[in-house]
Amino acid sequence: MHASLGVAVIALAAVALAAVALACTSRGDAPTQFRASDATPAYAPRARAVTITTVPLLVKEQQGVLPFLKEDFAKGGVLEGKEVYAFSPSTITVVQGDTIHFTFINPEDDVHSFVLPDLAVSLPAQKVTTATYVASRAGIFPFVCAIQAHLPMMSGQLVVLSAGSMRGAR
Ligand SMILES: [Cu+2]
Repeated sequence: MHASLGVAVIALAAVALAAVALACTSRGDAPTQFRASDATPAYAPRARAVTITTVPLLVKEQQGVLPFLKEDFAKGGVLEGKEVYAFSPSTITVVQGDTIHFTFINPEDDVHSFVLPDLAVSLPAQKVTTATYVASRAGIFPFVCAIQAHLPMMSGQLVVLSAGSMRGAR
């Protein structure tokens, strides 16, 4: 390489490096991503109304309509001693700090229950039952009906998002 050309290349590289350094410095002086985050309001906990209905999916009363269920409910059948019910809906999503106002509708002639790790509500037949629950911890919490014949099928989950993950969200 010619000596003067080499000097020119080195000078150009120095100018480029200086430009990069300048760009980095100006970005470093203005941490815009932190400022934007700080300006975003924190999540404000709210009250949420949730209605859950207990519904029959495959129950003994349906044997007349669906003859194959006789075999399922019989001794040795896949549903021996069980009935399949569901909570509708079976997944509830709220945010840490929210207050849930539950309304449970049990239109059936069977008793059910709604049991979270720290809440147990009995759901009498053909009654509407209400309960209030504060979702104080983030996480995924299973809930079940505690009637043995309805387990493990009659279940769901309460998803509690962390308040921090909701910064700026609605
Ligand atoms: Cu049940």
